[in-house]
Amino acid sequence: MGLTLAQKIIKEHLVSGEMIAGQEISIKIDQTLTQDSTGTMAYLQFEAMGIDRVKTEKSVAYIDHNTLQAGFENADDHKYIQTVASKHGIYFSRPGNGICHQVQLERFGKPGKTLLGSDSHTPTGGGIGMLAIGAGGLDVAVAMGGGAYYITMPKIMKVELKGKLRKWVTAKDVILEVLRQISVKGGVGYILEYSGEGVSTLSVPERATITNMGAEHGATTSIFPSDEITREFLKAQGREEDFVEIQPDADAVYDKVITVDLDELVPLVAKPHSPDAVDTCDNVGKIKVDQVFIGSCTNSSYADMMKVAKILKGKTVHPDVSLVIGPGSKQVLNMLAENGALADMIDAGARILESACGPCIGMGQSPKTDAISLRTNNRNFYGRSGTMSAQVYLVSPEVAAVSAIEGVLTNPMDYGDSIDISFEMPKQFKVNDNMVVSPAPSAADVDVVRGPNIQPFPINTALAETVKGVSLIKLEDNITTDHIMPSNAKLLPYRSNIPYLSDYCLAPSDPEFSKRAKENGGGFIVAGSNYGQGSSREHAALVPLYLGIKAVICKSFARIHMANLINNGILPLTFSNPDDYDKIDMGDELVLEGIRDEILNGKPITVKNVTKNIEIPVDITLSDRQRHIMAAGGLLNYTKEQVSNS
Ligand code: MIC
Ligand code: SF4
Repeated sequence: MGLTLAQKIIKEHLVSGEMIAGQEISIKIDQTLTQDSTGTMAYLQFEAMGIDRVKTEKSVAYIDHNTLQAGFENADDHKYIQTVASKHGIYFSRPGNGICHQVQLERFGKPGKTLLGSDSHTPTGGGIGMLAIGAGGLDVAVAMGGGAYYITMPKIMKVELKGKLRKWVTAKDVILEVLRQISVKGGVGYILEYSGEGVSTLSVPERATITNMGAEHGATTSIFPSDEITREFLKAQGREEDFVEIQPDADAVYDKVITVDLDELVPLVAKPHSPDAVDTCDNVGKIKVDQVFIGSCTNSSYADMMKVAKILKGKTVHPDVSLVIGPGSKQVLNMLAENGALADMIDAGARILESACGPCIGMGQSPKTDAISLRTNNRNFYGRSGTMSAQVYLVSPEVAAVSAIEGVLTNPMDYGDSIDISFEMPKQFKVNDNMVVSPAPSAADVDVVRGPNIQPFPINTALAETVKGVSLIKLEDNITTDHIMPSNAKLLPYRSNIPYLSDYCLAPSDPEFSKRAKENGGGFIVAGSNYGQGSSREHAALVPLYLGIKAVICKSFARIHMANLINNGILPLTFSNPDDYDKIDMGDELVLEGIRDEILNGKPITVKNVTKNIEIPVDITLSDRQRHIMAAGGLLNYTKEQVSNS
């Protein structure tokens, strides 16, 4: 039986387990990336492992999230990451060099290699045929130390692309269509592999837009084949030698197939507050727009920016619209500056931001009260823009640019041929890696600088025989990590300070949650399905751990968050019967009797609701190794135990 694209790469990197969907496997990681908002934790955890130098082929530490520097905190984090990276053999991409995923694609990603990143949009690398996976900081720290990365072997979903996109219809519309078809939960447990005649019509940046936003349907990753288009891209980046061709076998077998007819697609939007609330631009209609943001790791490539510049050239941004543009990398910004496209944007009235995440993660540019904001980024979760009453719609750069001129949501197809947006990928990108600092030759050469914002992180204790506590909150479906641990310009500077962050845990759902958790000395979280979707931020587990959360009981979990809970020794339990969700109310007293034995020996688990005097069966999906991690109180404790037993 032939292999799919992803299966081929997994096979080559397999360290343990069998490639049978649903079974635990571990794979060797070739490259890692971190960014600053998850990086400080990842490096504190790496330091706790006591390893001198990273064991990967290439590890890069990016600064792209916390670049506002409204106080000393961000800059302290940057210095810590720069020095810790230098000491341990990690390349350092300085603030201003660009968004991690964009730069990794341009400068470091290699087809056929594995990449583990402490950011959920790491699958952007799938655009050049890498197996690129997002994970919590601790998993990335372990990979940097040479440890294998453990995952459940995913099923493979083939996305058959038919035909060719029409003018004004874009890669963003392709991934929005996939989200419309399979929802924010539809990718859980899968790798999405793109194939079909449409593949050869898409450039590498277009492919990367699609794999990037695969994070939103919950897949382990998404991937395109590596073909002549990939070779041309790498050649234009001055690194043709990194090219290898990777295609699935003709007789590869897929667990599921979906089809996207590129010819039939029209410009789409994702309505507030979910990336799968997809409708056509025309159906949503000409709603008045207050703000437009073009940028983020989804849509900030040179190709995207050039099309936007062509649309804006000679026009003026509507007086009621604030248009902000953040080119994705120094390379992109530099090329726009050199060819005059930047001047066209500025001339039209666009506000140019540095090459960083910026508004996508609420670092500035929060829109006005009740605003309608069109954004080219990948998430429109409630409150993420920093303005709770804002309505964020996700759109393509083309829709964003024409709407910024018109002042209302506009289907760019209405422009027909009146604007020429044709664009050819450059034969040669501007290559200058002078903002990437190489590590010091030896660890002894560097002293790590730790400002006062770098606080120790909580470590769990071994799992007790019996666990009890109060149900502290009852949440609905699709709770995101932006609910659990919000990020915005006020909070992001404290990503290295768990005690400070703990006051804001689950605040968008219930501002009193943290206080209640502290008064009760911790307890349980109860939720609906797809709990923890979105970001890879380990803070969504570390902060609950700090607050004494013992278990989350829900209908289902998102992949990365569940791994983060396990890594930190918080029990991820699911209702055996989803309707039992109704049998726990906030304030109920819950007991897990004999839980340690049940976990270690894989016995059935029952939650006793003492208040209601009922028993509720729950499940936990753990490999053997994870049972021992849970019992030890998390991965760090488990690793220490392993080391002292060996
Ligand atoms: C995001 O897009 O939500 C982030 C900010 O990039 C996160 C990482 C983080 O929370 O720091 C992600 O996607 O993993
Ligand atoms: Fe940055 Fe936004 Fe991309 Fe996350 S999704 S890495 S915040 S640009």
